Amino acid sequence: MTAPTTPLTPPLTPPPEDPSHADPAPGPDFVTPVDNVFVRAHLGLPDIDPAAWTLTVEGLVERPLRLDLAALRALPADQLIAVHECFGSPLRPDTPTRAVTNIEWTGLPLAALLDRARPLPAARHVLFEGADSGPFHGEDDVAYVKDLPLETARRDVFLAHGMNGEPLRARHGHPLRAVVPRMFGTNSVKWLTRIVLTDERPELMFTTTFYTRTLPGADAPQPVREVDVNSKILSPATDAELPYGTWAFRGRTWSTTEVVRLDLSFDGGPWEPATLDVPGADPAWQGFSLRRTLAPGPHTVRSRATDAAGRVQPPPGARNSVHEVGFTVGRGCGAA
Ligand SMILES: Nc1nc2c(c(=O)[nH]1)N[C@H]1C(S)=C(S)[C@@H](COP(=O)(O)O)O[C@H]1N2
Ligand SMILES: [Mo]
Repeated sequence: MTAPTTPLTPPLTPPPEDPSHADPAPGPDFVTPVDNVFVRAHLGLPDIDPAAWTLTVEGLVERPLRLDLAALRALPADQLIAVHECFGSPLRPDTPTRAVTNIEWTGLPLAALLDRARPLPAARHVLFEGADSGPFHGEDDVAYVKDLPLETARRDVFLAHGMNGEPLRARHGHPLRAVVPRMFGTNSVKWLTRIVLTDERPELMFTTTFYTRTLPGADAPQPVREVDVNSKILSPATDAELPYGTWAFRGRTWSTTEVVRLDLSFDGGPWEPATLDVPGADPAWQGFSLRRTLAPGPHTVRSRATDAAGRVQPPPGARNSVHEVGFTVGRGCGAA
């Protein structure tokens, strides 16, 4: 809500446009470089020998499978560009983190393996187990296990062995990880070794103890799965000093469905619609931009996304609240 305190004394000539900040969507940062992707490992990094590593599909299936890396790589590969967002600390479910990236994964749909393993009629859930294990929250030997309903897993889960055109790096789950588009990163189990079909949900550290939340309007906690409607302003950066001129305010927005509206508010003023990228077939994030010329002085900009299901980013206080960035417009002209 900061009103510009500096008196408005614009230069006599119209402000120049800055072409370096006017890149068209989706823009060069549409896919996040691997070096810039966050790393989350609750139990440390496992030591995996790719030559000895195997993936099993077991439990309530007609034909249990065991595949090595060569066998998996020999299966028809596909690509998927998807938003990859960390939920943040499961102990602070209301704290916004906006740790979010957009990745091009290479791999195969889980359905290809399920078709071969043939789930039995009693199978209801799919468990994904990683090779990492260790002490966590007072227990000695915790494994990283997540679960999904069988139909959801069959429809959505992608098994990735490549990330942005290179083999998966060790810290991102080499040799194979799950990717669950439109769900928080916690569901995307890295260093995958076992896929188990069961009739009941497993009650484990990372399935029912942690990573549950009670959504507004709900009376019982649910597993942390689908992402929230959200947005992130990328330009300007927080506390940036912008030269006087027209600035392309840019960022990214994402949800479980298409984002259909993205509004920006300057200095607590009215919401103004930004231009929004039309999403492709992939569950990727969408870019937005709005060109604006502001008076010299301190400013704030807020972004608020609305998705096709009518969900709107809430005011500050929620983990997916509107994103606010504070910045300053200087008096210097152009490339100051
Ligand atoms: N095996 C295993 N998989 C895991 C985790 C983990 O600790 N162990 N962390 C999860 C969390 S909380 C997130 S946000 C993503 C992060 O993936 P990244 O480190 O490749 O960005 O991996 C998920 N998969
Ligand atoms: Mo996470």
